[in-house]
Amino acid sequence: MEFLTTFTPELTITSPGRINLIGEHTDYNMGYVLPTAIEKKIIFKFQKNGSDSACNVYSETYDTGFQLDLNTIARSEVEWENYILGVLNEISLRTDKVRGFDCVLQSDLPTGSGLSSSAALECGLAFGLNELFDLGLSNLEMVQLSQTAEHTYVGTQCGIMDQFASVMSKSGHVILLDCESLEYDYIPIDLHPYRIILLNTKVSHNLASSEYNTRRRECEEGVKIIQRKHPKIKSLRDVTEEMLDASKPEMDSTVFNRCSFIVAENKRVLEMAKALREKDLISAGQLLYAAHHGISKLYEVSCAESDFLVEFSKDNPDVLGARQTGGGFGGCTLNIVHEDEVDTFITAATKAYKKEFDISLEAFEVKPSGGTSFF
Ligand code: GAF
Repeated sequence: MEFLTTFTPELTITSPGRINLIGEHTDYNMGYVLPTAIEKKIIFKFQKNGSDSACNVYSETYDTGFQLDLNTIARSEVEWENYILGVLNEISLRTDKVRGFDCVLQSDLPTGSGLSSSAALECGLAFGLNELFDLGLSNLEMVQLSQTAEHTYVGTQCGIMDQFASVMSKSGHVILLDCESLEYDYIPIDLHPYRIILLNTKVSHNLASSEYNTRRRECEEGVKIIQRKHPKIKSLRDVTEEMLDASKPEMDSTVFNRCSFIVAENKRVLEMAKALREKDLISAGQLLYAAHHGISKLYEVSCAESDFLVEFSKDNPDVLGARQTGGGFGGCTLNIVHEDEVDTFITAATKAYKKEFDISLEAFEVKPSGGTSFF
């Protein structure tokens, strides 16, 4: 792209991916989540280009880019462009202060791996433009407009967790976020002598075209049925096991399973927060395994590859717990592994996975890190 020859960035932003320790699919059910940003990130370099409305965006990592005009923003056929366009559209609904800019991206955050490269893209752009053009948006506004951009331009009816984690995370902590009130608490995470190891199945999912929106609808259907007996409940977050059981005869078994997972998963998040505060690592590990069982058997957003890796970890006494993290259908499993056995575990898992699926596993340690910031 022509602008690259004279590109002189005046602002650099780093926007992280995230893991979710526990609390999957609870965010759009107004429940609890426990995510944190990780060191893997997208770096954004920006310059104003003097134009009123002409903008250039280029990804160095994927050697691809596009031009756009702020006066004619519309959805694109190219999926990743919609994350950018969606955010620009949302910003334009709030302010007319954005002018022509050039942006270059570099990423070490694998896409489609359940680590939320999409939120990193949305939030990094929002954060950068907020600074570059002095838009005056608060962190929460950037989180919310990025989430809306994903609904309107990408088509995934996602919850708020990924964008919230990308912007609001704090190094060494997980965020206990109440997705209804948006109140949150930073919980220090000290797993010593254990580490968080991600195993990337390399099986990719596409949330928009996958079952994500269907899961959301199934949960809403469950809520409507429970409301017949309990008109005051607003979401699955307000539902107890007893309430759910009472409505079971009126529910399709799939809808019951989905609701049952969410009700239990919300409880697990609060139990995990307690386990972390008390440094009860054994309970923390067991909660991960219980969560994965629900993800796989009740919510049915796992896959053979993720299930294999979680089962594999169960045979290893140096792993306290494991589960698939993120939206589902592949991506990464999160494993709590003793620091002395990390290499042995990764070697054994890589060998077994290669034998089973003929795929070369990617494995790396992650540490809870800070949110979107200046570089
Ligand atoms: C995806 C979504 F974007 C999040 O909002 C969340 O629902 C997650 O899947 C599942 O917990 O990452």
